[in-house]
Amino acid sequence: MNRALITGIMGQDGAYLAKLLLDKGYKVYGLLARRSTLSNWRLKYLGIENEIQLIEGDLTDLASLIRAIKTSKPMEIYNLGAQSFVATSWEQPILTAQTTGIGVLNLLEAIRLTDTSIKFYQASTSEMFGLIQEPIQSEKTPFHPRSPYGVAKLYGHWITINYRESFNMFTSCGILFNHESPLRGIEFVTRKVTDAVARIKIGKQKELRLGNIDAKRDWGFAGDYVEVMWLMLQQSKPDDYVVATGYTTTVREMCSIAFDHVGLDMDDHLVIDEKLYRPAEVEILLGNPSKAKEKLGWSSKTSLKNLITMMVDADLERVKKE
Ligand code: NAP
Ligand code: F7E
Repeated sequence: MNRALITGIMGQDGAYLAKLLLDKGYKVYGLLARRSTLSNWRLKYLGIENEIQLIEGDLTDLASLIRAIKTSKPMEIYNLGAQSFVATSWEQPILTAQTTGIGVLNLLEAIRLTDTSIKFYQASTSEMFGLIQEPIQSEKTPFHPRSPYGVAKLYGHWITINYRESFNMFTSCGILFNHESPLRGIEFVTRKVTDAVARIKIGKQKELRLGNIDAKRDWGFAGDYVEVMWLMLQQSKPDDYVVATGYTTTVREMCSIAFDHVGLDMDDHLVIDEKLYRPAEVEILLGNPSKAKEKLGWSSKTSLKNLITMMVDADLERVKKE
C-alpha cells in the first residue's frame, strides 16, 4: 500500500489532496501542528476526518519531522504547510520565514537523515513572480517577490531544487497560481467575498470592505490543482511546473460574479478601505501552464464563474445553518 505524509493537512489543499490520495488507495498521514483549538472542519466537510492518521509535529521542529517520517514511513511527502496569508507576512515576517522558508529545509533535512528514496513535493507559488518580469509567467520567468511570504517561498523553492541537484533526491516544485474553493480560508479575497455576499443576501451583513480591487489574479479550483501535485510525483524524473488557468481577472470582476449570482448590485454594498492595501502589491499574475499540459497531461477544468458560484452556493448553505 502506498503511504503519503502531508504537512498542512488541515488547510485547503491538504484536505483536497488527502481525499484524492485516499481515493487512490493510499494510507494518508498528516502532520498536525499543535494549536489551541483543533480545526478539522475541512476534513469533516469532505467526510474523511476518520480516515487520516494524524501525527503531531511542526515544520519548525526538525526532531518532530524525523519522528513523523519514522512513524509514517512514507513513499511520498507533500509539503503544503506554511504561513500562507500574504498580508500577515508583513505583520509576522520572522514566523513566516521560519515556517514557510526554513520549514522546507527542516523537512528536506529530515528526509536526508532518514530515507532519501522518499519523493518530495514543495508547494511553491506564483507570489515568487511578484513584480512580474514577463507578461505571462512560465518556469523560465525570473522571480521578484514582493512580500516576506514571497521571499520565504523563494528560499523554499531554491532549497528544494538544491537538494535535488546536491543529493540526487526526487524533489519537485509546483509553482501554483491562486486556487480557491468552498474550503478556502475566510481571510483570502475570494472567500471573503463569497461569504459576505451570502451574508448580505440573507440580511446578516450590509457592506463588504475590500482593498485593491484592481489587482488581477489567475484563479483556479483547488480540487483541480491537487491532482497535479500527485502527477508530479508519479513522473520518472523530478521537475518544476507552473500550474495555472492561463486567464487573469480583476478582484472587481470576480466580486461582481459573486454579487450577480444572487441578484444583488455590487455598488450598493462594496466599500473600498485603504487600510486593506498592502505595503507592496502584486498587481497582476498570469500563468502559462503549457509545460504541465504537455508533460503531465494536466489542465485546469473549472472556469472562474463556476468556481465563484460554487463558493457562493456553499456559503449560502453555511450561513443559513448558523
Ligand atoms: P492553508 O489553507 O493556509 O494551509 C496551510 C496549512 O499549514 C494550515 O493547515 C496550517 O495550520 C499549516 N501550518 C502553518 N504553520 C505550520 C507549521 N509551523 N507546521 C506545520 N503546519 C503548519 O494554505 P493552502 O491554500 O491549503 O495552501 C497550501 C500550500 O500551498 C501552502 O504552502 C501555500 O503557501 C501554498 N500555495 C497556496 C496557493 C493557493 O492559492 N491556495 C498558491 C500557491 C501556493 P494552521 O491552520 O493550524 O495554522
Ligand atoms: O489576495 C487583493 C489583494 O489574499 C488576492 C495565497 O494563497 O495566492 C494567495 O495570495 C488579491 C491581492 O491572495 C482584499 O491585495 C483586495 O492583490 O486572496 P489574496 P494572494 O495574496 O494572491 C498565492 C498564490 C499564494 O501563494 C498565497 O499563499 O486581492 N485584495 N482586497 C484583498 N485580499 C484580501 N485577502 N482581502 C481583501 O480585503
